[in-house]
Amino acid sequence: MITTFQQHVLHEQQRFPGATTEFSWLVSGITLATKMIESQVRRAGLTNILGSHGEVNVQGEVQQKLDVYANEALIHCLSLRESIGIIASEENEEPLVLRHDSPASKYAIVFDPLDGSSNIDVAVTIGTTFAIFRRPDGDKAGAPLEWVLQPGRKQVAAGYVVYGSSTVLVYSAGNGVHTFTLDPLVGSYILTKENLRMPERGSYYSINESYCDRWPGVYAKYLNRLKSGEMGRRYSSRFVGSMVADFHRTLLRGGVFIYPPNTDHPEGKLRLLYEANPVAFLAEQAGGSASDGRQPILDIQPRDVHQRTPLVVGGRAEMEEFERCLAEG
Ligand code: P6P
Repeated sequence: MITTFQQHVLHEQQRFPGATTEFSWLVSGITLATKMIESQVRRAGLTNILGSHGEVNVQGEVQQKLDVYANEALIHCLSLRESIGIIASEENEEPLVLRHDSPASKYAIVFDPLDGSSNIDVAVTIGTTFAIFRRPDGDKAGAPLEWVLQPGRKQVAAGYVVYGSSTVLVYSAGNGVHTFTLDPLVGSYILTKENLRMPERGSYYSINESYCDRWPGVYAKYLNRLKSGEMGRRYSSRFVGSMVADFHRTLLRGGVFIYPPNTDHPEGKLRLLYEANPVAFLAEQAGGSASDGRQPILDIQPRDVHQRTPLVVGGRAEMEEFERCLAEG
């Protein structure tokens, strides 16, 4: 029996008495935009969509044309959802305030429209990440930033779409992790895995080892423990350079993905709100965990929309070993 993503979300909503269909209407904005993005990703090279847009984004990165298209598609589709008051994007310096003082607007959404965009021109897997928050205080609108500067544990739902050998939506609304594969012939995301669990112990570590001389010592120690066989097996290395792709493999096959702080990025490189928080939410929902080297990612109180963080995210065995390395000092 086929279950589409929309059917899944509507069924999930029945868990909440009195829930309206506004949430399923909201997330349908994500699925529509990601189908639009997917169609361009699959045609990159055939149209003049490759190469840089020529401008530099708020991250100081040269914007790829597909970045701009993806950002515009998400903003367009989600702006039509009256339940969304605030949108924060990796590509925009400031959050977009749509209608945060209207009683109908109850949610904020943050996203990275195209993570790993440096891989676009070489046909390597990229992805879209997102997280949804409820407005922080039901009684008053509050400052727009309050809606998005909430700890990851407050995420109502989060997920990503990975544009790989197939296009897969991975999603959780706090009731397990579920995967949906886009059937291009039908144009729908079809449920392919329900209540996915991360393997307790995997076989891969995923890290950019070129920075190994610039990490704090605990990361080199941890990596040696993974490589040496001390943990009962010698881990193999996999690193794509797109967090979504590297995390997707970690979620399905187990192991650990690591982006440590380094002398170039003392706070880490990855963004808390729309990279680390969504994958940390999914990891915890699937039986794994995620840390910044001091605390669970989901407990971090954000200060800034584009705040960076170190990220170690993986299965139970790998994360327990990381905690042991931290405790040993
Ligand atoms: P480095 C892509 O630009 C990204 O933000 C993540 O998707 C990826 O994991 C990381 O940067 C790769 O960074 O420094 O290894 O090239």
